[in-house]
Amino acid sequence: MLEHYMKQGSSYASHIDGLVWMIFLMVGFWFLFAEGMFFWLLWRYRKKPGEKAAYFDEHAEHKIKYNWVEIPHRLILVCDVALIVGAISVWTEVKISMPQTDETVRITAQQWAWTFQHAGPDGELDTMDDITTVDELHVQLGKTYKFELASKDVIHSFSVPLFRLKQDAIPGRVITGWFKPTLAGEFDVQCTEICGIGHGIMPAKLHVDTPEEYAAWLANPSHYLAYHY
Ligand SMILES: [Cu+2]
Repeated sequence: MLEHYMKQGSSYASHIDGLVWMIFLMVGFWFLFAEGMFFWLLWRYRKKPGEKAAYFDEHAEHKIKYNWVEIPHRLILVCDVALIVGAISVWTEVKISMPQTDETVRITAQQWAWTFQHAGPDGELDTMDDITTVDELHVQLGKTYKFELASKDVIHSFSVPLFRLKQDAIPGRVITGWFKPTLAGEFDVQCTEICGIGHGIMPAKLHVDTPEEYAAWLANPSHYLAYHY
C-alpha cells in the first residue's frame, strides 16, 4: 500500500520528494536533539542528597549561554537557507517554467467528474479527431504534456499523487502546467478540493501507456466515450 504511494512517476516527482525528505530530516534531527538534551539534563541534574540547587550567574555564564543558544540558531539558519533555495528551484521547475511539450491535454472539472480532451492521432487539440473521455486520462510514457485546466462550476483540485502534481481548477480561469510521465501503468487521480456532496466520488484513472498501448487505445474508439465534435 505505502509502496504504491511511494512510486515516483514523473520527471519532477523525485525533486519534490527530495524536498519533503530534506524537511523531514532537518526537523527530525532537531526534534531528537532537543528531546535528547531535555531528558539527559533532567537525568544529569536530578535531585541528589547533599546537593543544593544553583542559580546561573548572568555574567559568568555568558559563554555557556552563547554556545547553547547561538550555535544551534546558526545551524538552523543554514538549514533554512538550504530549504528556501531548494523550494524556490523546485517551484520554478514545476509551476513556473514550461519546457518544450509534445502534446496538450485539456482537463475540465465539474460537479462531479473529470473530462479529458486528448489530441487524437494528429497530435493537435481542437481538430476533428480529438478524443474526449470522462474520468479516464490517457498519456504516453516519456512524452511531455502541457495541460490546460478549467472548472465549469466551483473550485476543484487536480491531484495526481504518482506525478506529485496538484493544481487547483478555478472557474473562469484556464490554468496551464506540465508533466512528463516516467512510469507505465494505471494510477489514481482524485479531486482534492472539497467541491460539494459528490467530492468523495470524484476520482479518475490515469493510464500511462507505452507507445504500443497508446496506439491500440487510439485505434479502438469503443474504448473512449465520444469524439469531441
Ligand atoms: Cu471536485
